[in-house]
Amino acid sequence: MALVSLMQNGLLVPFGSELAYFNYFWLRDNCPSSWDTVTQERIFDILAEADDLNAAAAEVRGNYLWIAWRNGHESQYDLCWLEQWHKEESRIDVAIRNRRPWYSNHYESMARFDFNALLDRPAEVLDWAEALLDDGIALVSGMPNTDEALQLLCEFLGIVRPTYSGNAFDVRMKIDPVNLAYTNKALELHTDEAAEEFPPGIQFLHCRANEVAGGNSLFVDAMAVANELKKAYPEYFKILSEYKVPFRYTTHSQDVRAKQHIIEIDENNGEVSGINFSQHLADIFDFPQHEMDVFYPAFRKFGKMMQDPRFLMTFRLNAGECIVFDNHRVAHGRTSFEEGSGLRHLRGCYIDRGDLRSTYRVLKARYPNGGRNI
Ligand SMILES: O=C(O)CCC(=O)C(=O)O
Ligand SMILES: [Fe+2]
Repeated sequence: MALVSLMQNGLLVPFGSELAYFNYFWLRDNCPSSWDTVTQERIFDILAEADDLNAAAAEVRGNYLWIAWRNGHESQYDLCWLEQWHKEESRIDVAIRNRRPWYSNHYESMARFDFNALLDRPAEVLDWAEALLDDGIALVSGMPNTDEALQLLCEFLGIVRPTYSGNAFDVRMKIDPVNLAYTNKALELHTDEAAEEFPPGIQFLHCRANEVAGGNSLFVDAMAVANELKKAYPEYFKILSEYKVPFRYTTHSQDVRAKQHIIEIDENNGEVSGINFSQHLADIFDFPQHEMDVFYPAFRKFGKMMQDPRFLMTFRLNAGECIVFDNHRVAHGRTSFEEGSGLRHLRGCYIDRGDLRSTYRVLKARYPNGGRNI
């Protein structure tokens, strides 16, 4: 029988030639009996345990570690499960995937889905979610010309997330516009709502009409650009991922402000996870003036690289299409259009990236071989 050594704050379990250490509080907290079998939530209160919680006895019994606690409770842990935690292999999150960079020629190969197919075959939502995790962008066609269709499309992946623009917003020319999007002017490359404390994650832009002269869409994989910046100008990359920049959005009744990193790093894998970039919402930068000497060259270089034809994807959104993209990873914009040349109407809304990952985990467990293949 393999010997377990009891220590002051934890115990040592032999795995082959290795001794793995586990803390008593962690073990007691994660006894299989700690979980409600229906809700899968923890129903055990570690706060109520003694400060000097420790095991009275412990041994390996077959494939299990058995522990008798001083208060009489007994726990059994699957050894494979413990070994995975020891090797830090546990809890591999299927929704943490490597992002695939793309460039100006991505339009032809962009992942495409059909609204009715998503409606009829929920398994296909898995492929769509995967494309959004990997590429950060996908096109859905066959959208009915209604507000409800957009709401339904969002609900395939999550819950519509309100922002300072409401539950959804309509991009068309307006009298007395509250922002540049509601004019016929060009919109430089940007991510939306950088002035929000938590800018929204996944953006949906449903094209209801696009008959104007001009008004083409611009999209860029800002992660691909940021990675290139890191290679070519590491000092600029460092500045843009360390400085926090003020953004501000004002209307007659709102004054929304937040500070954001221009380049965001994914703490799960160190990859660039996104950006916050908007010249029309950038507030007056408030660093000491000498720091402007280093900040502006970095900011300008990155902004210009996003416009580089190698990275910039341009296409026309057509009525009945909805472009869905990661608002942190992908910057977007549009060319100006001729006033009076026809109707142009996009309706937009957002869900959070956490919702996308949650839906992906659930569908991946349900359809491990992917959606379209079954
Ligand atoms: O008009 C467009 O194509 C995009 C609009 C936009 O980017 C916005 O409303 O933030
Ligand atoms: Fe936008």
